[in-house]
Amino acid sequence: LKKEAQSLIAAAGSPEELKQLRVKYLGKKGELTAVLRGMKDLSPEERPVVGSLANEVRSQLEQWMETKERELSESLLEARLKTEAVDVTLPAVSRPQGGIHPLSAVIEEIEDIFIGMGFTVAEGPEVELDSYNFEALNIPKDHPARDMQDSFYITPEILLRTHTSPVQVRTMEEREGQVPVKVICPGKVYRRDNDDATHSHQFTQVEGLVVDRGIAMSELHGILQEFAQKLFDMTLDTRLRPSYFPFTEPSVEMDISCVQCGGSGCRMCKQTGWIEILGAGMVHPRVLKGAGYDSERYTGFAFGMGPERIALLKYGIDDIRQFYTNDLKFLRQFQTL
Ligand code: FA5
Repeated sequence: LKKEAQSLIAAAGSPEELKQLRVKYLGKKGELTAVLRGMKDLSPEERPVVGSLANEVRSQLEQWMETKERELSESLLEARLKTEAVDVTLPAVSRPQGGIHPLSAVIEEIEDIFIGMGFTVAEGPEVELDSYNFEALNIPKDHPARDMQDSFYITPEILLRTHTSPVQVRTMEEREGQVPVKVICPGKVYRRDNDDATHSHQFTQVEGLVVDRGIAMSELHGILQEFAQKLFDMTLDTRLRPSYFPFTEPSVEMDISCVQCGGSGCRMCKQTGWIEILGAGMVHPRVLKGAGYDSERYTGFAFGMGPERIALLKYGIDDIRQFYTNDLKFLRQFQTL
């Protein structure tokens, strides 16, 4: 039995064959196991002799099998290494490399500038309650200002937000009357506008909100002037023009001197020398109160800008739709951003 097993083990060509041999000899119904089982029929004198012999054979078989197993797995590994060898002289497969979308780059840049001025970033939902998008911002149901932001409604109370201003209210509510509040809120917004070179039905905005004791219009202008110079990386003039938003009082729009012609007049600024980049104002006392802030003690300013329009200016792009049509020829120009 031992001899037969030895030659069979030596001849085994695969781990499976070896496993079968293990069953054949050492398994529950194996040949050696049968010998050990048969011991009960032997005389007391024979038992120890046969027993120790059987045990010796058993450990010998186990040892052979183990050695063979090692040999087999080593040769298997060797065979695999041979067939899977990598030919380092083959030419490389070049993978197309992506880049940051120009719009994302502008939004990140805007965020970086404000973070550098001590702002933190807050976010809010794109599917918003009418009460946050309008009511809490002093735009009741039949207010004519709703016409300025024609909306996509999901139910009469739920809509796709038309601006990032509801995040002002959400942030103030979260802060529970604590100051200072100094946040920017970037995100997507949606309006029922007809798409053209400067309008999209879905675009982005970056909101800003500062609330503290003694905040005045001059701080708003100072911060926005510094922001514009950093963003366009040049010395610029800025001016505030009176405007109207129901949630700010007074309300303004900020123009910068045209980045293309430096203010002398060109096609981009329609010969005026000025380009509007954002809406802003002092937070309306009703909005402060509604969000849990004492409007006698605290004042604040807010602003909202459209990164698409800023990106058009910054990179001299003539159509806002370029940002959404995923034309690779267009996008590749910005690959190094
Ligand atoms: C607002 O949305 C106000 N929430 C901004 C604001 C915030 C004012 C805080 C005061 C205080 P307006 O509707 O003007 O304002 O939009 C702001 C900016 O969004 C515009 O200056 C413009 O850059 C951009 N924008 C508006 N409509 C579109 C559109 N259809 N496509 C692309 N950009 C747009």
